[in-house]
Amino acid sequence: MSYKKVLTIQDISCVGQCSLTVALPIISACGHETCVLPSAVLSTHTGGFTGYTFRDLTDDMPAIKDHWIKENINFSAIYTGYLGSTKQIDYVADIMDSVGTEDCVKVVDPAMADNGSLYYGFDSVFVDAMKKLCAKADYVLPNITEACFLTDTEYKTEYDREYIDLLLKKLTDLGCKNIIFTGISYSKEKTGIVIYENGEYSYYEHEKLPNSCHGTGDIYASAFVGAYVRGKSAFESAKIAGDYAVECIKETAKHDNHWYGAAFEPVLGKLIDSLK
Ligand code: PXL
Repeated sequence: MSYKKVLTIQDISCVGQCSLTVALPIISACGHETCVLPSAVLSTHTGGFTGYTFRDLTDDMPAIKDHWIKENINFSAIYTGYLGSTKQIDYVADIMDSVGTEDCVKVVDPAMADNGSLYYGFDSVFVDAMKKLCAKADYVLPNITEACFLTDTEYKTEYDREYIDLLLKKLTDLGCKNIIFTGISYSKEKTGIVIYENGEYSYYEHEKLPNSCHGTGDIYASAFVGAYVRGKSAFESAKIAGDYAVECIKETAKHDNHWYGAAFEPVLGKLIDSLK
């Protein structure tokens, strides 16, 4: 097995168990060198905290990329999450074009919305730029809310396969190649992941838990990338990531008042075991 170098581009929320503080340990635990390009530094994430600091690192990106090019540094995978500005999305697209290996796998988690709304600070201009980034990716990992914003479709909490097929079609029309669609629930007791790869639909169903946690999308995407770069298929990676996310949510429920993120650390061993 070759030693892979993964670049992940997303923010550092100093406290909050999301984005880089999740991606770095999870992808490392999957056995890969994990390089980071912080998109912004926040004192906490934006979900549920008030008065957080926000330092946008957009202007640092071109020089960082130029240095990597000069040093002949390149990456087997580039995975993007929460991005700090619309201008940054163009820089990230350029980074994808210039520092990937020939067979570099590009994964975009359009981390910008949940539960029917955009995260604080994002607008339709950002959404339009994200549409273009998604078209560059080998895999996009939206939740339903993000898929609706990307495709200008009405958000629904109750839906059927027809609605999901419509979203998949519209995402494909946007240029998305392969779609790992998270949080797709066709029944009250279960939820799951749609894997839409090379035009083929498959579905992995798993437990639906009563509690939900902030940052689960980042945990999911990081575990997907870690497993995929380990050589697992997209379906297996989606399953490994889904099972791990369930373990994280169950673990979180054991810790009173842990409201701002998921307790992913105590169950990292389970993720590692699932990769064997
Ligand atoms: O988990 C997604 C995420 C990442 N980073 C920041 C966020 C959020 C979601 O709210 O605020 C800063």
